[in-house]
Amino acid sequence: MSTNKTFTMIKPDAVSDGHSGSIIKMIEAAGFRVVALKKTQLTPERAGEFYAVHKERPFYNDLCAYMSSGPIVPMILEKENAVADFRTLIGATNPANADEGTIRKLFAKSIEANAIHGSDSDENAEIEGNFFFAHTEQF
Ligand code: 3AN
Repeated sequence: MSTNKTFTMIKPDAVSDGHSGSIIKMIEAAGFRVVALKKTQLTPERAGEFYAVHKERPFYNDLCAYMSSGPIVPMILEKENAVADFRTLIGATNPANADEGTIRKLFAKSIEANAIHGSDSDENAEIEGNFFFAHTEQF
């Protein structure tokens, strides 16, 4: 059953390039409500925990280094059909394949520095949201 929530984080390049505001504006304009938000920075170890499912992939170490290289903006979002609709809004993992008008088409630099994360299932949205916002008030 859908929980109507998803988890996202604006990644280090998009944050340091000053795109956080533009990205949040697109998210809200698409009908998502921000229920939790903060700015934080992962250690390489915490990034490794977050991406543990990719541990065996060749890009894992680079991904953890990149994701801990600067501040990120994690958020919990709410909307009907949130997980699928948000994946549509952000576009394909590789920005070269992302549709026009998607967040990654507009702001991603590469398949690694791809501007934004979006949970791929309700179950992962719950796990990933708790990773950053356990014991935090949600509005
Ligand atoms: P998505 O973020 O679209 O769900 P995943 O879960 O397959 O994509 O990958 C998680 C993250 O790992 C991506 N957002 C991207 O930063 C990085 N990544 C995925 N595939 C590659 C790859 N082939 N080379 C480098 N980084 C990758």
